Amino acid sequence: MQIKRYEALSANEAMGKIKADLGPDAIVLSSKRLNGRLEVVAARDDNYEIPGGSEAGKGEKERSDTFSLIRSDVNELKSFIMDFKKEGGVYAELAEIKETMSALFDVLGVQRNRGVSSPLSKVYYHLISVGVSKERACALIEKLKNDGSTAAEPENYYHALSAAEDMIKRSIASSYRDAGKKRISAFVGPSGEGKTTTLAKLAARCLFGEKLYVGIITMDTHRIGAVEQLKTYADIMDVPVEIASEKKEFERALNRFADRDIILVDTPGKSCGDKKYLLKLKECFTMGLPLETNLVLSMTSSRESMMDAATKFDIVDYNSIIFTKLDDSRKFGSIYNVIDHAGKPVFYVADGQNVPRDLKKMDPAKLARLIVGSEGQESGVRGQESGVTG
Ligand SMILES: Nc1nc2c(ncn2[C@@H]2O[C@H](COP(=O)(O)OP(=O)(O)OP(=O)(O)O)[C@@H](O)[C@H]2O)c(=O)[nH]1
Ligand SMILES: [Mg+2]
Repeated sequence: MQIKRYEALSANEAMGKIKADLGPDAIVLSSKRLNGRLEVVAARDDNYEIPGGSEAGKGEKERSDTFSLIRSDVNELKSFIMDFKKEGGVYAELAEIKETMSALFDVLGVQRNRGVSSPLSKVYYHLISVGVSKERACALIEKLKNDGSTAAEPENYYHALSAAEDMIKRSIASSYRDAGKKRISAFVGPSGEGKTTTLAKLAARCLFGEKLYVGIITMDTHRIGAVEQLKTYADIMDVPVEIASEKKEFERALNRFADRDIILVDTPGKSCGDKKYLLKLKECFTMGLPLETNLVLSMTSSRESMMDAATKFDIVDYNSIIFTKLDDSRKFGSIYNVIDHAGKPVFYVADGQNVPRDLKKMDPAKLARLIVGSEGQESGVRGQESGVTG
């Protein structure tokens, strides 16, 4: 068998080179991208006649047999993977296994390099498995290592986990210090995160729970059907809706709602990479009025997208965060990543499509339990008491 390495810019170019060199029966053993170039390792059976002649050496028969065996193994593996592909959700499971493996290796590294005890490394692994980033899990373990309460019982995993939960609670609580309710409440965030639905839930709560005089402004004149979606909810509740896409219209709409106790403002869902839009939004919201901005983030988004939105929407200086679609998620560690990064309180969490039922208040203790996973979805999120604004 001959094994050779090829470099090319594309898969097509690589295959061309391989076929010309090793013939049509060559098989690809591995491929990876290196500094923008594709590196492919391919092999061929020595029985193949290379264009331009070949020399069969000693032991060729043996090597050829070995090669046949490898080829049949590779083919078997290929068909195994194809079968796997046909079953839904397999990639997600493989990704999860990969993450678990990488976390396990990390644990070994953390134990070895940082002199971390076994219960603490288990806590580290657990935090990663619930979606906390490696950096933040590491930082927490460092703090726990130096924390007097874990030092008291260094060999007790549950004690260490509960200390981690407490540390998360304290870190979240510090972001709640300046939280207060303002008269104008705007909902911003990437598209499809649940802004309009959450606004409708809150409008109903303010109206029926707190008996407040409510007005709604929508700035979403971009998406087809967006105004109608909001008006459908507003009509059912008999709450007036004003449409405003520019700052002047926004100010006029606010003036028309001068007698309202609370004004809820919906905004279009935009990519957080759209800086021009974010700056326009910021300009609309800078008017010296008691306005708070809630960043709406869905738990179904990736950890990276959530962090990206939490960073980019900082332009509009959001005051708090609302996490939605908790009912569609099994891991809640991202909540900690976002809060720890943004240093903002969680206004509400939403756990379903039902308006207004699926909206909950969560204090730092409940959030910390949810993040660490001491509170399951059924018994926890769904079981939380419903909160009313305030
Ligand atoms: N499962 C679940 N679905 C939700 C939740 N909140 C909203 N949704 C659904 O998510 C979808 C998008 O919700 P919207 O409220 O329209 O989201 P949006 O952020 O206003 O979307 P854009 O205006 O297009 O940016 C709808 O199908 C909602 O019913 C939630 O907490 N759980
Ligand atoms: Mg919307």
